[in-house]
Amino acid sequence: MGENLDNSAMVTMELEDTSKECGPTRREQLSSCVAKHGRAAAVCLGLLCLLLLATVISLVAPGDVKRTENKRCYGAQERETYFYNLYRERELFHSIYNNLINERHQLQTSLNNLTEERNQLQTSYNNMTQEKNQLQAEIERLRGTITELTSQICPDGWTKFSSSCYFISSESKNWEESRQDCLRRGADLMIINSREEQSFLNKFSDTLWIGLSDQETEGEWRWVDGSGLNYRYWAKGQPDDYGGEDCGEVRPTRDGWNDFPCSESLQWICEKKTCSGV
Ligand SMILES: [Ca+2]
Ligand SMILES: [Ca+2]
Ligand SMILES: [Ca+2]
Repeated sequence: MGENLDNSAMVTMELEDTSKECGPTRREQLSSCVAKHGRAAAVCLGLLCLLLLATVISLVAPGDVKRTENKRCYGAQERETYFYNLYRERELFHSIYNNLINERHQLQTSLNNLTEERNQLQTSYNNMTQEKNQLQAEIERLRGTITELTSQICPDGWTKFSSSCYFISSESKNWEESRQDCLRRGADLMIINSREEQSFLNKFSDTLWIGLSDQETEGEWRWVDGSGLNYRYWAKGQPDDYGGEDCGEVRPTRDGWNDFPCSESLQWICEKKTCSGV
């Protein structure tokens, strides 16, 4: 019993001490006490958080350093790769450059060879041009000679005498139609200019129209070129204009020329000069 009294006394004393320490009322004393212990708890909680943060930092920090180091290493590798690629590209460009230089030398050599060949071809061309001109001049000269020689040759079917060619028709026509045929052949009815030409005509055994007529003026005989009769070889008693005869003929049965009706159909003889005989 005495011991319980002691304990009660001690509690009372503590309450008294507490009342002394916390203030005048019991509720205020409790609130003050709670506030004091809450601050202490908050301080402890803060310290605990700081300790936790430090722990976390200590755990986290090595990873960051490692990543930084990895990042740094990774950047160095990139630079190394970058410079290595630059080196490779430089080597590649250098190789391409050397190839281009070699090709340029080869092209220059080819150009020089081609230029030399071109000069040789130009020289050959000039020589051949000169030869061609000489040959062309020779051809022109020979062509003139051929033309001259050809002009002295009578066409097929024609007979040459002196400087003329003569053609005797195989068909018969009147005098005017006969003359037109001669004109189409580049000739005209024969004009007898000399005894020699008459002798040549006497070799033919046909009755033929010749280029003699007095159609414009009766009795005024002219050759087809308009010239008069410098050489005459009329048959005996001719021309007699018998029944109106205005065109000249020759026939084997009569020695000399005869006037005959122009409308009669006879063969005819054309004459054309060779060029050398003009
Ligand atoms: Ca003649
Ligand atoms: Ca007549
Ligand atoms: Ca007659």
